[in-house]
Amino acid sequence: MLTRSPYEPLTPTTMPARLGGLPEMTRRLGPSAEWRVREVGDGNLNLVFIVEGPAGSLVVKQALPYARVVGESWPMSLDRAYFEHEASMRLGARDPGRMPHMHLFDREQAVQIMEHLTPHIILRRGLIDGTRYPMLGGHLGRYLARTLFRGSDWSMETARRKADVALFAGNVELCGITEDLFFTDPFHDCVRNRHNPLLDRDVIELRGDRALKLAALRMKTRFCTSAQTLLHGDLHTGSIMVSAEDSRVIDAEFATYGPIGFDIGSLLANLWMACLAQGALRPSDDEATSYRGWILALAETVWKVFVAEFTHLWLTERSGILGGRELLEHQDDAEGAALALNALLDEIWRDTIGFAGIEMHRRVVGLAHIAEFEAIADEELRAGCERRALRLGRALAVEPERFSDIADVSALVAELAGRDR
Ligand code: SR1
Ligand code: MG
Repeated sequence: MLTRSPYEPLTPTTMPARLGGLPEMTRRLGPSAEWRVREVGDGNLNLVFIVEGPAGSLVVKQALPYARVVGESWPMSLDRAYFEHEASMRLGARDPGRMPHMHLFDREQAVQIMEHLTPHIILRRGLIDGTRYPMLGGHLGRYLARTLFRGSDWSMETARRKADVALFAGNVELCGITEDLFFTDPFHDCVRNRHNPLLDRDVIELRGDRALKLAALRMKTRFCTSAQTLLHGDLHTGSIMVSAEDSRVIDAEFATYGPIGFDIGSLLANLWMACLAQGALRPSDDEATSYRGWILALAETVWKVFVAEFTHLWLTERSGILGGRELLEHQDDAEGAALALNALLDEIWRDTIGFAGIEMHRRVVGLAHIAEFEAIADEELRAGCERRALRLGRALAVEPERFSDIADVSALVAELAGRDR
């Protein structure tokens, strides 16, 4: 326990007195009288502090009893910190080194004390600045394969898996937010939505688009009924921190059991939207084209490394409920095993592009927008980028058969982005 008192939000002023007695803090920072504390949270939900002392630095993350992006009118359970901590422990163990190191968790105060990642920045910021990260595609592709495979029925045995599903079924509040904010709100006139006024006509059209709404319902059904694995649950480019050599995944509070393609689709959608913003973010057409090419190659690397690593794990670590070796390899049927794997990878790809299409809609006409578009001051230019994201998102969600391979998506992104200026 950090304190014996009931939950109370920390502030830079109260932090030394409230946390100064913790060896987990003083050992890494030095005496509390010398701490410097800054609140740096720019996400939608929590307080995030960087605490620096003579001996080092740490991050203290604390949940608020409401959604920060909206305010106290949207109360929210502090338990999300508990689910984030539980998920981070599992995801971190499944791909060691990819999550920040956790030093202490206090459930009562909804506080996590963890490694301060430095000189890392949020990937979304790097994509706005036009920075290239040579290791990133490999890191993220392997992270996706390892966490999504090792949290699935192909890897886990029955008792552990059932207990885990039961535990994360308790994350109802955040899971409910995803159900509403991704799959329902953007497709009707919901009070939480907002959009660029220049898109008024597009929004009316979108909400009358039956094929799109059926696609949203199809993907919501996949999300709610296909508990394939433990998901991060909110894997956009704001949930990844990067440096020249390192990549880390943060903020797993939306963790839930769901379809493998959900995390992959969320991530790829955010990379593809970052591509569509480049025409307005870079100083010249040449720079926009060149950096867009780098992001498209990054997205392709993420997917290809995911497929390669997932294939490797499926062939070598398949020991869980869905192992299936008795029916295949143990009867000398390697071809049958290859067919089973390919069917699974096809299903994951189809889910991936469907979820990517939905993510694009909610980032343009829902509650939570993305900084790449918001950073474009000129409303006309921004509307152009957002409209292209809606066009791409609709194609992915409604016409998945057009995209048999990730190169097909890259080609459409490049074609749409070429109409930038
Ligand atoms: C009220 S929470 C809105 C969004 O912010 C988070 O980062 C998730 O993406 C969520 O959907
Ligand atoms: Mg977050």
